[in-house]
Amino acid sequence: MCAFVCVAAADACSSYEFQCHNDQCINIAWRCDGDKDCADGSDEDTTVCCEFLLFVIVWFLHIFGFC
Ligand SMILES: [Ca+2]
Repeated sequence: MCAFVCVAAADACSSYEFQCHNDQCINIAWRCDGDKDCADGSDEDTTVCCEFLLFVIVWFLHIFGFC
């Protein structure tokens, strides 16, 4: 699962940006905030927001040495 997160992070956008499905880069803080910041609205997609939650969980597991 951790490897998946690392692969997912290695996209065209920088580490503090989220890549929309249309390859647009937006500030990662704008992801899942209730406003559509991507032209295609993909930053508010249910799947994207679910992955974001997973990323946060894995990040916490990593910080506390579980993976
Ligand atoms: Ca947003």
